[in-house]
Amino acid sequence: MKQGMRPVSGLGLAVLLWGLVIAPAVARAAEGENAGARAASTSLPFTAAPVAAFDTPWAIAFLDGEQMLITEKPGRMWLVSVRGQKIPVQNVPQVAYGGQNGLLDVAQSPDFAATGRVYFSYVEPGAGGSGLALARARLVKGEAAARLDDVDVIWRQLPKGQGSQPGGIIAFAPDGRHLFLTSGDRRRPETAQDPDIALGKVLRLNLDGSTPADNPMAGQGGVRAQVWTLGHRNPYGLAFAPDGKLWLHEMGPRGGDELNLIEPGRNYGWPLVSNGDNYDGTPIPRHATRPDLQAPALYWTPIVAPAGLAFYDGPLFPQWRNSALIGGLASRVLIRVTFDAAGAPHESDRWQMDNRIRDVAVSPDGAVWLIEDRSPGRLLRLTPR
Ligand SMILES: [Ca+2]
Repeated sequence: MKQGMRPVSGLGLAVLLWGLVIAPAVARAAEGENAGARAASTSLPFTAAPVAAFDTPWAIAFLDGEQMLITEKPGRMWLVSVRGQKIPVQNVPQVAYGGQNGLLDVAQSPDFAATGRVYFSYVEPGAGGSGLALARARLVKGEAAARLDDVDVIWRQLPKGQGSQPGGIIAFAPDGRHLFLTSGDRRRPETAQDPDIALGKVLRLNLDGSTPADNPMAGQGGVRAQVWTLGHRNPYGLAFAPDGKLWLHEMGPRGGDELNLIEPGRNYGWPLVSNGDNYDGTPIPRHATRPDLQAPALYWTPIVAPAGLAFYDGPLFPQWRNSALIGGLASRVLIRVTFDAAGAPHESDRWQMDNRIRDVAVSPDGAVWLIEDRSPGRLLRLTPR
């Protein structure tokens, strides 16, 4: 021991450990980990084979081991084979296309095998501007053509207005009885905290668009009866993990992209708190200042601009099982997130792709599929190198 240093008592050591090691670790856990500064790897454990090309593709939805639906933001939908054959799908409603708005997500209904039903989201034009809409239809497939029959808009955001950041991601509950829809704030941040405006929310609906009786605010009627969670900015990822937990990612402003564990009735803070700042540099209070609001489980500063979220449970990449795969727009990366024994997410891999990645999907054979946010934007099939 050096002269002048006092011996550290057991209690002193405990206090020291608490201050230096334990408390910061607990604080980090409450805040979530910042994975933003990670460098992307150019050494890829997969080959990415181009299969087809599209005009600004937005979403991939596998129907079976042979075919998928792919939307294009300007308003087209395609039935696509795993070998790249493209069949146009007729009867897509008119969409309000521009910037981030247009034809958005597509998903097969839990009862697709029996009904042929698909769900899709888009920005719908109308009086006052445009608004997010959710429709379902029956997919009728032919040899050279396909179409949507019985198109039924089962939910729409009203009143319509202006703005980008529509959200629009569809996810079905594992029991197949409810659907979840993300709605972005459309650059009107204050709406995210207003339970009576369907912007900046995750909504939970019955499959016909009606309101489930067991939603957190079901008894209060109106928009708020459909709200599952609030305080979101621009969510372009929503998916159930194999263990049944629902995860969402959303874009922050300048910094503060978030991965959130979605639990009913919670408020995720936007725009009251963020781990990023406004685009003009003015600060926003951090999540840590408001423990009453749900902090992200993981966040990215600087941003990655997450888009697309798929949990991997296939045979081709056994080391990826139970991981979340996330595309990056501005960052042009594919991210793999793993979950520790306590369920906390950590970014395990970040691979450099050449272009903005808009969506991620996994086919039944375990291949990973990506689409690029550009025109032409490629459909890529990832298999182990
Ligand atoms: Ca938040």
